[in-house]
Amino acid sequence: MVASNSVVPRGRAHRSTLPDVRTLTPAELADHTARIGEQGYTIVPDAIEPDLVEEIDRELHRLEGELGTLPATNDFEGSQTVRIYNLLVHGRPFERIPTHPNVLPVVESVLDDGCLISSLSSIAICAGETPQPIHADDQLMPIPKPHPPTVCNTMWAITDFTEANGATRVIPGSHLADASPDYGTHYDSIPADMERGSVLVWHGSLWHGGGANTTDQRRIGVAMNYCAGYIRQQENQQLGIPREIAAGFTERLQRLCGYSVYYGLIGHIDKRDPIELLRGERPHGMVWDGL
Ligand SMILES: O=C(O)CCC(=O)C(=O)O
Repeated sequence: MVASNSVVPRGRAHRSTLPDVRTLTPAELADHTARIGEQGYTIVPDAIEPDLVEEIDRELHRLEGELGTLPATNDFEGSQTVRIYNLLVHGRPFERIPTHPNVLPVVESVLDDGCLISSLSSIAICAGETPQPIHADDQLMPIPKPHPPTVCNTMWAITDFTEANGATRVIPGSHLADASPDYGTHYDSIPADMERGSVLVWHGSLWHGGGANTTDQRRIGVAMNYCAGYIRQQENQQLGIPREIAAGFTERLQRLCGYSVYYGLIGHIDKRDPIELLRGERPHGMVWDGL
């Protein structure tokens, strides 16, 4: 049952027609990578198939009702924002998100192809929400800045994102700063406006935050977050996803969940690749075996 409070959907910021999805060309991929290097973020327009966007939208609505998900009571997650975590346990449409061919290559170009899913959640910013404090997604990692990307996050626009409805706010170039923002301080930022079906991709050191929603419609996004294969995932994918569900994933998705070994070393179990737990096969040996 959908909880009856002020954040229940009152409408969605949809365009009436959706453009066809485009395939990322090598030149576009290079441009996106360069923009993330320079500005800290990029937007991939019309990245997602309209039918997938619609299915995710429908499923999120259904899930919210089924799970009775309510907003949190802290400023960071937002008191008028509905977040559903651990989406990979909730069915096929969500399984298509982490490996999307118009998004994952951009992320791999920032991290590398040993990257992992850090978390997968929805963020519906509802009417009346105030701005989220500006932060960097890697700011709890105690390593000097600037540093090579350890995190690369993406926001899928399930509705249009506008300044008025709470589009993610970014501070271009801030990923190169030698510090993270001070929590609760105001910083000048710009809205990452984008149309439904587009995806914002950013370097984990970029200063950013969710915007205020001054409309009466929800801004719905899916936060598909990745981290380098050598650091800890934000949501523990191996414990959070029952093994029988993970067993039904594609091999690429299983590896992104952490059933993998980074460069033949990080993540092994008694010198064996954890993918064996799901697929039974015994892949290559550890890095030492090739020395
Ligand atoms: O909702 C958004 O636009 C950004 C959310 C975000 O940055 C976060 O929750 O860490």
